[in-house]
Amino acid sequence: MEKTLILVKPDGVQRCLAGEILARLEKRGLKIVALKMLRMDRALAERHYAVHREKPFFNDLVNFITSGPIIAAVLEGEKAVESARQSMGATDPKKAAPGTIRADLGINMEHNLIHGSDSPENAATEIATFFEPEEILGYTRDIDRWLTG
Ligand code: D4T
Repeated sequence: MEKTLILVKPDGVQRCLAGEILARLEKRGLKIVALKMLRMDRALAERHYAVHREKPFFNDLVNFITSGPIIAAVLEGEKAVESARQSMGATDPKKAAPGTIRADLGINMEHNLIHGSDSPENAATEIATFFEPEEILGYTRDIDRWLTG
């Protein structure tokens, strides 16, 4: 089982698409094992997007991600990182495959609704940035047994 971090960005929350976005990921078999709503401050945003520090869009990106509340979630499942990235679609909604979250619902490269970790190693770092270990509630196998009889 693998874990990944996703963020429903401020446009997703503002446009009331958080439930739909999480539902699409859940329907692929990714389980929510941690969830919180928060507003990122500049320090957190600059740390989260540190790899983009030298890019021309960095300032706009930080301004946008700190502009309103976001929803952070840890999802668990087989190949969770790749599955979530597939469901998200390409960064630019206009280039994303039809049926993906960004193609169906995204507006443009900046307002593309969702962030997802791009490797298991980055997922581990990003999860630790947003959640304390005790906030990640493990996969409850007892419930699975109960559901499947
Ligand atoms: P994130 O990191 O948000 O999951 O998106 P991606 O992994 O798909 O894309 P990324 O890291 O290349 O870009 C991070 C973030 O910056 C915004 N962005 C990106 C932008 O506003 N203008 C741009 O030209 C690019 C390349 C969108 C996502």
